[in-house]
Amino acid sequence: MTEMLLKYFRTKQNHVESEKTYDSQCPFCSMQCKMQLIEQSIVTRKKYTTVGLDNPTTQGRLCVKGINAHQHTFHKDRLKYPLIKVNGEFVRATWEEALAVIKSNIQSIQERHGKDAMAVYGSASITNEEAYLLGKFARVALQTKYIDYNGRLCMSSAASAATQTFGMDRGFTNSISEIPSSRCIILAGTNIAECQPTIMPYFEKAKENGAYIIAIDPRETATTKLADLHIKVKPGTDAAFANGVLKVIIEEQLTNEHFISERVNGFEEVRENVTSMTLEEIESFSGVPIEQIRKVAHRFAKEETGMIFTARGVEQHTDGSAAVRNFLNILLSVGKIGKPGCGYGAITGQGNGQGAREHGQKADQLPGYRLIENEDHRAYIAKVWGVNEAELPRKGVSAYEMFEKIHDGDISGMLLMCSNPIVSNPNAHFVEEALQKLSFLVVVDLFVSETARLADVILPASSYLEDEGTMTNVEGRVTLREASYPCPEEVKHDWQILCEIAQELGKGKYFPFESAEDIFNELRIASKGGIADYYGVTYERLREEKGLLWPCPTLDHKGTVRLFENSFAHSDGKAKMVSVSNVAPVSKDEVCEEFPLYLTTGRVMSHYLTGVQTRKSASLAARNVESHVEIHPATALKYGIRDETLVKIASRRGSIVVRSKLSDSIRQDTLFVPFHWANSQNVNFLVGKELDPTCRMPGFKLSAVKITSAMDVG
Ligand SMILES: Nc1nc2c(c(=O)[nH]1)N[C@H]1C(S)=C(S)[C@@H](COP(=O)(O)OP(=O)(O)OC[C@H]3O[C@@H](n4cnc5c(=O)[nH]c(N)nc54)[C@H](O)[C@@H]3O)O[C@H]1N2
Ligand SMILES: Nc1nc2c(c(=O)[nH]1)N[C@H]1C(S)=C(S)[C@@H](COP(=O)(O)OP(=O)(O)OC[C@H]3O[C@@H](n4cnc5c(=O)[nH]c(N)nc54)[C@H](O)[C@@H]3O)O[C@H]1N2
Ligand code: SF4
Ligand SMILES: [Mo]
Repeated sequence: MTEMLLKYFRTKQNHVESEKTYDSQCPFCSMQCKMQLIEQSIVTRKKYTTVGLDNPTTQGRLCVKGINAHQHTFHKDRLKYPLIKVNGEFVRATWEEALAVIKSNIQSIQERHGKDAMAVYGSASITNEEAYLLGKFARVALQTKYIDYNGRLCMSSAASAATQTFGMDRGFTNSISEIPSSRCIILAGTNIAECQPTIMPYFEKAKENGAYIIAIDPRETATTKLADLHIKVKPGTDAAFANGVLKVIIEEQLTNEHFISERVNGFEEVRENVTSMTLEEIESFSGVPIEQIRKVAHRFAKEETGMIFTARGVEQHTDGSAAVRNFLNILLSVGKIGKPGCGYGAITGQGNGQGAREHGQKADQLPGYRLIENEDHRAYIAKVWGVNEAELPRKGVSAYEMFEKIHDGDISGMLLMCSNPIVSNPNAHFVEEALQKLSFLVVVDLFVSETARLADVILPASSYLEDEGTMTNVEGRVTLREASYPCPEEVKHDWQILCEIAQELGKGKYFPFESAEDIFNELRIASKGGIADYYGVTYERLREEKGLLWPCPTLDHKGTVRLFENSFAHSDGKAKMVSVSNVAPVSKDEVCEEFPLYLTTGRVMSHYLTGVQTRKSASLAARNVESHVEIHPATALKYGIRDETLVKIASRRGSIVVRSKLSDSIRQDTLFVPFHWANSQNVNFLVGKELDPTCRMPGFKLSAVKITSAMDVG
């Protein structure tokens, strides 16, 4: 380095007047990478840098989203005061004014239309404490049965499949550290390289150790590049493909007979089901050559150890829960679970995608995975909450169905925390109309999102840098997110906001909390004896032991690293196999002459969900400034589409305009559009309203569409 440069850097350094550091965890995906914000004061401005911190799951790694996470938090558009809509315009209000408006509207709606006329819509990006409190808020402060959350659109298929098959749902049955020792790994409908980048070294290590990796995806992605075998399945046919693999395993006697007879129910039914099918049928239905189906069956059955991972590619279909169950059928048929290097992982999505599905935000659920329709569970929780069991509402409906209830006139008001459903729900025009139809909408957010624009009151929430609490990561490890950055201006924590509204409604005595830790201590008791038992977890232990994997029922319990070693969670200790049909029970959007192509949707590395946060980050937004459609060059040629031009994509429900991106990495019959953009690029205008009948998951990953150049007339 020259003298001049050195002098320059020294002078620059001298300008740093003070430096402060703040620990937290990334606000984005389920890896929950631990991080530190370094804030330097340089003359009149502040400079922020984010660095990774060591921890058992991500070992100090960060991806590009984590490194830039602070950018949206300090963005000028961050909400800093409550806003109330007056004559169609948002005006700044005090908390007292906002709370008074909320109280009078909630009371008048509930007096006129009954308690259930108020609904609550929650999120898996909030802490365990807040998810727990939101469930309690709905049932105790509002006494409504209508509560559900955005995780319905995310984890519900996997959760329902694991519950049916194993008797309980913790995303990973094993610790993440076992991945490198597995000999054969199936990655089904997951793009970890872009969606959970800091997990990749575990799979890279497995590969170095000689593992055979199979990826199932209609597109080549940074993840499928890691694989030894890429199955380019036709969208929506994973259940059939898994039947093919099962058929080969069973007919070629590659099953683990001892495991099946000791630990599994229902095998005979599955055997009969696959015997009635032919591999030729499955090949033509799924687009996967028989020889590849055979290869997967042979490799997975014959290697000593094996793991299967699924994510939204398999799960976000109207038969998503059945498709996942069929992958679990494969796992059970060869006995690859409950042992080192053998198990299942549903790759969780949002930061608290695991914890937020356990403690009572779901329509049919009470804390600790208890059920709202189970009399014993109701009695236990009523006692913890100090309410009368008979006053606890019964079960409500799923996230999307709440918008149907608004159209039906059953719901008139909604409190929505940490979600942007106009962009994230299927049939988005219908959802937008529903939100417009509400007589009162309160949105709690960091920004004026597309959905918040329709609110009557917007309340400013704190961010990952400011809001302390626990988050349960992809492994099922409960972690403590330290967060001590001061809240800007009049911003409050989500949990404080709920306590204050409850107080305003005269229910303050049930919400006496002074800190997140106070709430956690009640959650511990509420979850005690439940499936997701957190009783043994304390803030002190989380700090000392760097997180604990649940169930952790007592203070001296070490947490449960590997599940199902000796028994499953059904009452007889056995796992349950149930046969799966090749064809979805709810018809999928079929292609036809008018809509000849499959559309599937998903993510890119630099944006997060509906993009409200990442579109505000200069470094991330610059990587993908707008949406695009991935299309095969042969398909583009057929429909007269040139590269990098605007195209119109239409389904039976609506149309969007995005830029074309020609790529031979995608199937010729399939288009791919990410869902991080709104308005004319909101891909959910195209997605249909049909739901999986078991778990109410929408079919985000399959719509029938047509594509035309946007320059064409008509
Ligand atoms: N960068 C980034 N990371 C994220 C997020 C984000 O928005 N951006 N979101 C987080 C959240 S909440 C979630 S849920 C996860 C999602 O993580 P993933 O589920 O991995 O992400 P997706 O891109 O939705 O879908 C994964 C893959 O499924 C493929 N696919 C589509 N249709 C099918 C099909 O029918 N069968 C099969 N086998 N595959 C199919 C797609 O081509 C895609 O590559 O990511 C988390 N991490
Ligand atoms: N077509 C299609 N649609 C999909 C999917 C798909 O693959 N394809 N994936 C689905 C999946 S998996 C998911 S998880 C959903 C998610 O979709 P959404 O639930 O809409 O999630 P976000 O876009 O993260 O919206 C979160 C909102 O909360 C705000 N926010 C962030 N942090 C906080 C906080 O701490 N407190 C509060 N109060 N607000 C906060 C953000 O500014 C943002 O406005 O989308 C689903 N929709
Ligand atoms: S987005 Fe996920 S992988 Fe990337 S830094 Fe954040 S938590 Fe880690
Ligand atoms: Mo998700």
